[in-house]
Amino acid sequence: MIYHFEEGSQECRIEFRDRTILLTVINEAVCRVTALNRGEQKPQRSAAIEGDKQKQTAIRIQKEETGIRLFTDKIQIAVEEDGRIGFFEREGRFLTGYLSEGEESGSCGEELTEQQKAFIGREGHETADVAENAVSVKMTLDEADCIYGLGDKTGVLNKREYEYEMWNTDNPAPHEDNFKALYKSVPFMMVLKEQGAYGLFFDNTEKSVFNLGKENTKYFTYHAVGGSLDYYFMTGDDLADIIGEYTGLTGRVPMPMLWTLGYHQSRWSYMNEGEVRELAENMKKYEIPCDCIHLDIDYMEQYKVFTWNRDSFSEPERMIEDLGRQGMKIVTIVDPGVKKEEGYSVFDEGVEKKYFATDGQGNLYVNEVWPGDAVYPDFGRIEVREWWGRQHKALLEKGVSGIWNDMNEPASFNGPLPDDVVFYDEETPSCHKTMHNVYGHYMSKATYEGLQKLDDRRPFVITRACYSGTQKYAVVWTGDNNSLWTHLRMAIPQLCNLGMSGFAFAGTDVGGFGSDVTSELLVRWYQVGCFSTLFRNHSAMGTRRQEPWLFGDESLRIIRKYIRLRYELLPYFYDLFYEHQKTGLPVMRPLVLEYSRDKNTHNLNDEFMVGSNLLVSPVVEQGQVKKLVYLPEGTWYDYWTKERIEGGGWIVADAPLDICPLYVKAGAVLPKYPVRSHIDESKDEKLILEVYPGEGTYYHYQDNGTDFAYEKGEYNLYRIVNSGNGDVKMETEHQGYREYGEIEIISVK
Ligand code: MIG
Repeated sequence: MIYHFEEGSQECRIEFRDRTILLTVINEAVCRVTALNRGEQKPQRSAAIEGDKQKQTAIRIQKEETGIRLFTDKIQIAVEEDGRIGFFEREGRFLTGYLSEGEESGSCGEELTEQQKAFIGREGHETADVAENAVSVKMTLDEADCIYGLGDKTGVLNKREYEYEMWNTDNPAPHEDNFKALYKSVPFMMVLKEQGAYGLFFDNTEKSVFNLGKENTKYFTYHAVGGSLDYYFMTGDDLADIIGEYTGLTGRVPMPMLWTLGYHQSRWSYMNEGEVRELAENMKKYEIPCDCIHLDIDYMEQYKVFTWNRDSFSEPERMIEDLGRQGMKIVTIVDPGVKKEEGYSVFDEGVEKKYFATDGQGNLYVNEVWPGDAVYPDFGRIEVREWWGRQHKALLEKGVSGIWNDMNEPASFNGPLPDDVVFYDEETPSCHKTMHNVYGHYMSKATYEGLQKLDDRRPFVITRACYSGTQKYAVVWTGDNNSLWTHLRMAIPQLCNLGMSGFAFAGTDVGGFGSDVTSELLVRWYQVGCFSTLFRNHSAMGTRRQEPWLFGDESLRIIRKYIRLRYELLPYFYDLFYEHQKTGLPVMRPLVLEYSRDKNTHNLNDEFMVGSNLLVSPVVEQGQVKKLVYLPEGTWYDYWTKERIEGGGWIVADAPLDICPLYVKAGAVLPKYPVRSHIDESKDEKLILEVYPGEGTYYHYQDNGTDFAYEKGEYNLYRIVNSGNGDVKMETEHQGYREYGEIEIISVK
């Protein structure tokens, strides 16, 4: 091996007989490792990472007996003569290392040295399609390692010993624990070790497989069918550090409009204006706070995007205006498939400008989705994204407040899209095989940027398909779940892992999409949903209707109680989005993120936290009225009874149907708003501070909740110090927005 490194540079190029490895230090905790393919001089452009993330970092290269070692203040990376790479934390403690990376050789098994074999134990079986893999690595796992991240995968929180695929998939069957892939591809994993933690982001959009110790508990493998081996190694003391680095690279969820954190009501579909108006009336009648109604595909004329069905929605602008007066916003669905129909302007213009994917011979590629024969906009191209973005004028003009992007895996009814359908990667011709996993990503980007140009508000975009980094443009939901207890249970680890993968704004369809909900399941689902960031009830055509008032008085009363609780806690959620901007931390967090050194949290699937002050331990079993709750070390207060409880163990909590066990950390300050029927940003608000015994410091953020004025300093930031004896001191750290009319302090005794 020969290596090139210039003093003062942050790049080390290492040439082997058959390949080149490039180490690029991004900052002291993050290093990019790229295996350049033959003929490549520099790494490929990333779809996930925008802008230059490199920070000036001092690095040192040391020649060693069997290779070289790169040092920053936080990491050490050893590259051996035989091509193996080892990763160490600052003190030189081993974190993980390669067993061989055979991006050219296919199988990597044979190349193991005796030492490696000793290290990893006996070889297991390779996954079936290993031979066709262009990229593969095998890296060591230690016995105590736990694995988190990977986006929206089904199953339990800790992904160790499971295998997943990255290939955006719309599979209508009920999502089971053994599903390899769902709608999103987020090739990012974090390993929590007995000491320390590290993360790996494999930035490759092709289909890939993560075998996380299933083949052999002593290692994990990563394979991709194409592209190059190009990943970011990041380390820190804890998962929180890794999430900070990962979201520093791929981006964070921008501050949402405050109303988007309210309650949303959806159904496939509210078929006409009368139905929508009646829905809004019922919200008022049954005293259900609500900020948004979603219009699914049937608002369109023959499922043609950017049109309205004038038979059923004769005057959308009037309807939306009236609803607006009642405090309700409208979000409309927009699918990527454009109906193949001459005379339909979106189709005609797209054809004329060559904006749709082709079969390679220059013919339009046609598949089938809701409108029947349909074509696929080529969102990888900047020009196409801008064109698509502009189309939203037709919806915004009518008063629409947000866009819901569905079917953007992309989904197709007439068999999957062939690998070689031509899609572009900016100006370079590419193919479906390479662009599939970023189709939804680029569609979301097109929508976000389109909305941003069309008005001053913060764009509200929801998407189903994603790649790493989509969190910058869109909120996500987990697609077509079912009204099943297993799916309510799954919502917790799924949303927690999404959050740890950058997607701080996420939700599941409350009540479940497919199948028929029961009143008990629905009530329990609200008790989880009101603590997730996207709080939307949605259900499929043909299933039992799922609006809150259809299940009897008791259910209605309880559902109302939890939607109201959500509205009370809105400033807390909003503060957590502000915190997310600063740190990348999600709003909804598994306990392991807050208490990673407590082993009891590593596999805790049925509890979570909202921020670091509120612990939620919902009932997710039919018929259960007691809940086994784990409370980590420290003092806690039962939110309902205000009873003081010492943590560090398990308790049995009373959890009749109207109780979702909730605990507040000692020293916490919970900011609240009075319950409202909807969010009204223009009103002078009253802020309530619920102060719990114990010492603590809390930051509260406030702005107009609507546009980007906060970027110019129009916001307030308060530092609230809880002295522990019922006394709070509130200091304004930044003043740039009107102050609250009233602040009420409630001291919990
Ligand atoms: O093929 O638009 O996940 O939320 O209601 C089904 C109809 C298409 C799937 C979405 C779902 C939506 C439904 N869509």
